[in-house]
Amino acid sequence: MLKEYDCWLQYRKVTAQVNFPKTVFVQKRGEVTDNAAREFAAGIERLLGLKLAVKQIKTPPTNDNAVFLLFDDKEGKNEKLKTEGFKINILQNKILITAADENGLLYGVYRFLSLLANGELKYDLEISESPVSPLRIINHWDNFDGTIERGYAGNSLFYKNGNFNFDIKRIEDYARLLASVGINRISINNVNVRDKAKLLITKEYLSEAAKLAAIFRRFGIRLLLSINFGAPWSLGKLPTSDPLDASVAAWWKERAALIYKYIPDLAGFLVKADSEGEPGPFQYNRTHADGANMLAKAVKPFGGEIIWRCFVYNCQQDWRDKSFDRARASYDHFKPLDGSFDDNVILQIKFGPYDFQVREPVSPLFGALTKTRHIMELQITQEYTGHQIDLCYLPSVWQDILEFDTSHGQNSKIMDLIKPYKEGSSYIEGFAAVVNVGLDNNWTGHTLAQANLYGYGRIIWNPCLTAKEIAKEWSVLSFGKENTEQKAAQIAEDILLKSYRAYEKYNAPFGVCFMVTPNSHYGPNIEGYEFSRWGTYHRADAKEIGIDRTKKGTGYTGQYSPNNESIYEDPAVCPENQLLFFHRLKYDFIMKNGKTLLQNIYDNHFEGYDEAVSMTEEWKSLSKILEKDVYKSVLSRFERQLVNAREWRDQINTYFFRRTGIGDKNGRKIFD
Ligand code: GCW
Repeated sequence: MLKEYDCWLQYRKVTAQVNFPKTVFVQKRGEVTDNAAREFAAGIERLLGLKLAVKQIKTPPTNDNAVFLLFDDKEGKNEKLKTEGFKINILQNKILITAADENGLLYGVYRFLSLLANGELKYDLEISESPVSPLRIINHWDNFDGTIERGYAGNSLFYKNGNFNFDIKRIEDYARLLASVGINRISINNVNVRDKAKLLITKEYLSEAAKLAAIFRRFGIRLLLSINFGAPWSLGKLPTSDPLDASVAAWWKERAALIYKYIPDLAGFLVKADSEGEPGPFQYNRTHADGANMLAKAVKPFGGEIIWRCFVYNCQQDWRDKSFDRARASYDHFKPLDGSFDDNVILQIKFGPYDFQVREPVSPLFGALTKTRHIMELQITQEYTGHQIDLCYLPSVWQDILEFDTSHGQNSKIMDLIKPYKEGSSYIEGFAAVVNVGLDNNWTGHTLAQANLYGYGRIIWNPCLTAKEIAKEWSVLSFGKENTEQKAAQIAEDILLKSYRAYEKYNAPFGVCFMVTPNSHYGPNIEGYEFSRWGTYHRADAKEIGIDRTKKGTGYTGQYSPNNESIYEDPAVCPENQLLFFHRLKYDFIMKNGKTLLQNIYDNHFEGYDEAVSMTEEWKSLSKILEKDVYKSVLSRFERQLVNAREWRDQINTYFFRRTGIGDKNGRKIFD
């Protein structure tokens, strides 16, 4: 029985694998600890039907048969646990969850409950874990009218009709889901801060935001607010928002003091500046360091941080002008500023140089910034990856990103660089991702898209986990492991693991990007962005396709370390899945499998559609096993995916057939 609302926290009844004590002793600390104890007791009641007595203690009794929720003794000689880390020990007569701090204890509790749910508890078990990424952030792009920018799972959990509007129970359930996979920060409003959202930093709205903060706080999650850089002018009625103007800096200081009165542990502000029409320091001929540092000084006295986005590019490009390359923008803007940001500024860099494409290279800023704190931005919501109609399991995307080697030195893969910031290093302090949830009962529209939210938390907690391991964990936690549940879990895992490859195959070929329908970004429109101002072109003609980004072209390859530059410079060694991002090639270019580029485009599109068909068939094999509504809702998404995949296949194949006049070698049907 799958309760979609509960996601991966199904807590079906199980039999205890070890003798289970009836008392929990919890060391006194703070409200996250109290909550951890409550979560523990509630989880055990659902899993085992056992009502536990929870007792607070100062120092643990030594001889009791009980569960102990304790903190690591920092003064003692024991091996110290790392920040937010925990240790689980199952002994003959007691169960110990020991943590470094309050968040660690909560994470230890969830880990314990998932072990119990999966039947993995045994005597002498010892597990010790701590998160690899210090910052594990969720970004909401929720608007105050209740809509969500790029949201595909219903309206906002937080807002409606220009005001806060939330169900406390639902927010608590959401916080539980996030905390159970280790999230520790959340921004609650769209980075495009427009209309009523500008009032978020005023008294009336802050008192509501404070209520949200209070719920998330119990789950170890601190709030971030997206702010509008032009607020001194638009809200404060000052003549300017110039970051170097003393009255502007004073306005922000005062505003920060007010905000922190309502939310004393606010993590800080998230800022989208000089991007897609949002105001920023460029308007006043100031740099992004000027802008970010001014804000950083305002929140510093309260322990706040400024998360400053690097998604800065010219979106008023003339498609006729081939000298300008949008892919260069973030690096060109931010690399020269390395070292000029205050120590409480963190740059948030999208994983690729464009914009969450199905396949694009990793941004050259990673590995290149050595004097500036920074994190990577991902997208869990499926803006370019199928709108939660098409299935696209994103940990497959993220695993490729984590494997990317920034300089082919020692420990220079993205996954090796994730650490707390240290001056002179290129460490990545963590991740932020645009979330995929809304008011739909199953949170994510497509039930299987829950795996993307789960996977995000898991993979940034431990970047060594593979997409396959995460798919397995999620499938078992969600579908169960008894009798027929096992088959459902197995098929879900299998489909998830096939989904990204299939989606990539029927999408824009070989990393060329942006062949999507303008604005909505769902479905094909091959020349939809070709003659627009957005700077994302493929320039296909009768003979060639792609942008030359080598030294002879836009020079983008030169933004990478020398090793990577030489790999990307040469079409013979460039990874084929990014070939058309870096090169302009003739259709008869011969690829590694000996076939032409054109034939590979045809093959991928026929195969991609066929793979979508076979995933649908696999799902259908669960018709007798699953609850009707779950089965049907997912099936109806697959049916829509097939329509989309067919459209992609046929439009792409026809487009290139018409351009080249060359048909498919295997004689499959291409419409003319
Ligand atoms: O990809 C673009 C999206 C916008 C989004 C922007 C951003 C919030 O299409 O909807 O705006 O990225 O990341 O700021």
